[in-house]
Amino acid sequence: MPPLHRTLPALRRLRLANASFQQPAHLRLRPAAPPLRTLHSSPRARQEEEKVSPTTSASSADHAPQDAPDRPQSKIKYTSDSYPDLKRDSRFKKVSKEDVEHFKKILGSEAAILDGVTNETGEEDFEQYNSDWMRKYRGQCRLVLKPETTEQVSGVLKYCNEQSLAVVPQGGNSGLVGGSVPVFDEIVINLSRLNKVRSFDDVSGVLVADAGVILQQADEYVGKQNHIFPLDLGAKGTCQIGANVATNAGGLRLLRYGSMHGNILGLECVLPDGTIMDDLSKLRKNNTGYDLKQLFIGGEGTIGIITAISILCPQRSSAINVAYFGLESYEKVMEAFKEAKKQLGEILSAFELMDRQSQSLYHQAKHVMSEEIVSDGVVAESETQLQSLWACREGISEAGQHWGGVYKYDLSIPLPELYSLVEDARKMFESNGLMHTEDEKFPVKDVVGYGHMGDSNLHLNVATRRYDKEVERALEPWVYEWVAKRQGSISAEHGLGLAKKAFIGYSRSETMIRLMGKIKETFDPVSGSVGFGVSCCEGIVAYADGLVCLQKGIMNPYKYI
Ligand code: FAD
Ligand code: 2HG
Ligand code: ZN
Repeated sequence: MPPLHRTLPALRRLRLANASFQQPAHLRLRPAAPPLRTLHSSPRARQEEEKVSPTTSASSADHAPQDAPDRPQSKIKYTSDSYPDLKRDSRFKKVSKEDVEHFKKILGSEAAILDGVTNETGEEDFEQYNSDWMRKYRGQCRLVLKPETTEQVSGVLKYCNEQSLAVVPQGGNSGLVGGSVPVFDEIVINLSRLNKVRSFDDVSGVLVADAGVILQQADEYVGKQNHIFPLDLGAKGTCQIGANVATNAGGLRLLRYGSMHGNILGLECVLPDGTIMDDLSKLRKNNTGYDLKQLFIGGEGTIGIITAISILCPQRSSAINVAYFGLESYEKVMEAFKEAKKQLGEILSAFELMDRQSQSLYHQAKHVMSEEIVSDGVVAESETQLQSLWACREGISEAGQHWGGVYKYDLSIPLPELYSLVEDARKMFESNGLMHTEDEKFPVKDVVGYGHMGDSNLHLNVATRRYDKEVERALEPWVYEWVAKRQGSISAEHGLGLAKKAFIGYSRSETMIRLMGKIKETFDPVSGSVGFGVSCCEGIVAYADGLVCLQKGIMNPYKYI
């Protein structure tokens, strides 16, 4: 019997197990050697017995970047060297001793400043703030500020705006598009010390918390009160909820719980001139005018800094089931998805795809999973097994960069064609002679496809032995053209950052880009072309009352649009 036929009874049994909240569906499929695998979950019944809080994923998995054991880490190149066309904007002032003294007064604590301007703090101390998770982008910042309150964020931004000091808001620095690290010497404003839960109402499920709370901690906090944070992703141990909003992160629960645009009820943000925009509403419904908070969701720190969020957390399911099926083709996976929706309806909380190559990469990099789980289709029968299945999915992202570098593409593609991109990319690298799985002379090791199939979101990862311009030129704009031809999006969830700034036109029309430019100008203007001022020359606006206001564009420059 082909594997797909075996999935159907499994799905029915998952549905029954959930309906009665009894024992989990118990099913073990015969081993196959499938090229494609899917993972989906629904409430399972063993949770009580296992004494864990049900979660979509492996909550204890640590996906912080690790050095490949068999390969010395090479120094990350400065972004300005990798992309010599990028030039430092001369409008921005360099940080001076006086600036640092002023920041010390605002922040009032030694722990809140990492200062390489007025003292000898070494470059290595700045590495974690200057370098990104993929080891692809590296800035040259010499000042990191860690405010502890919204008022401190406000004081810092007001001063930076007045002094033309460019800034980069930074959360857990797990972003995958080069948005969270400086390009040149921008000041890093790191939100890690702004990390208190402000309130939680277990009747409405509304959580109000500071932006710097770590995602996993937020989930555990509401979990203790039988609720679930509506977002879950592999970087949960490091990423911050404010940054999750700033990137409009998607993750592993979106299929069931929806996106940040729906779940965020309110935001507190600091605008570039220091104004605090308090829209920390707890209301589900509020139709009084434009919904401005939506601009900060996915704004990637280009129009202000999110300092607190108000978010709707649903009731936590009392049980979770995770099933893992080996299927022989992408067509079969689509059939399985249809069947999963039919059988499980709204309780289906994730439907994830991993191809054979992505799992092989994971196993080569990690040497962790037993072959039994790799080759079986299985419904998790214990918490340990559940965690292993999710770790296998969540670990692919990190495995991709184990050999030295990885080109990551995060795409929305209509489901029928979603996997063809992986096949076409593989063909492209086979014909241009850049790929070999074993031979180290070839820059590309493998091309893998995985992702949130339930959301039509493919992750195409090209694992390389080094970052290589020839590989980059082969992929870009080829991938973006491929996606645009199918009316997809070049960023389903990771955002634009520096990586995709130049390619936004593949997914947005000229009109939309122009309007986005106007939004940026409204909040963080570079020229005085909007508002009540009259533009004199670039960066200077004369106001009707005679004041001249220097216009700066200090928020996360060189990125986004
Ligand atoms: P950072 O990387 O520090 O910052 C991200 C961006 O937000 C930057 O542009 C930064 O300037 C801006 N920013 C940060 N904080 C603020 C703030 N308070 N106000 C305004 N702007 C701010 N992403 C997904 O969408 N889905 C996934 O499934 C997913 N899985 C991942 C798995 C792994 C292993 C890794 C490494 C990353 C994954 N990501 C995923 C990407 C990343 O984790 C998300 O983009 C996450 O939301 C970034 O959070 P962070 O705290 O690390 O933010
Ligand atoms: C995931 O779904 C993340 O695992 C990361 O969005 C994807 O690394 C990637 O390309
Ligand atoms: Zn993802």
